[in-house]
Amino acid sequence: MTQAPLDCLCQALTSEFRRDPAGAGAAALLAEYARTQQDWRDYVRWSDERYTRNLVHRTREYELLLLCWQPEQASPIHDHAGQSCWMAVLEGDMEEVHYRAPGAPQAAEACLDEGRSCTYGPSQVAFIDDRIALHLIQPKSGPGVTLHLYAKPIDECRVFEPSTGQVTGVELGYHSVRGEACQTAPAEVRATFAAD
Ligand code: CSS
Ligand code: FE2
Repeated sequence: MTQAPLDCLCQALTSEFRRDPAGAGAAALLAEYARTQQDWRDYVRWSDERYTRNLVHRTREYELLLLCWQPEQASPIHDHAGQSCWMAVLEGDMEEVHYRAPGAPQAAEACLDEGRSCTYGPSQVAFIDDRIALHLIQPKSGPGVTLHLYAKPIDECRVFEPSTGQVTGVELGYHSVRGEACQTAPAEVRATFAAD
């Protein structure tokens, strides 16, 4: 049986992070997949409550997720727990707004400076880590679907409330895992993935 393109991508990412833990070739792999493949559609799930996080694959080195955004469903302003984050747009246009917490970035309160905003269309790949900025992601007009690669996996991140300056740690969960709706707690899901 031939392998699904998304499985081929995961295999290529596993090799890439073995070759280079910084994943220098990851953006090109994501862009090529986004430009040429459609099997991600099997993983699409929508919620009226918030954008959905759908786990495609997870290893010790990385995590690949499909995120589905309805109009008006923005992410909070957040960090990436010291990890690298790549976002490839599969459908729609996505806006990214950068923020900086000047002064003490580990403090429980932080006032934020808004930085540049940028819009990414289908097959474009954005990259961010905590040295670059905090950010907010939202669909620009209409819904959007994005593929997110985190290296290493991100189980918790910090969320920044711009009006009060409050900083909160949040655990990141999954709406589905390999296309199946997810009833189990994130920690149990993590344990089911082999560390390949
Ligand atoms: N970090 C957010 C999406 S924007 S990169 C998340 O994983 O939910
Ligand atoms: Fe993010």
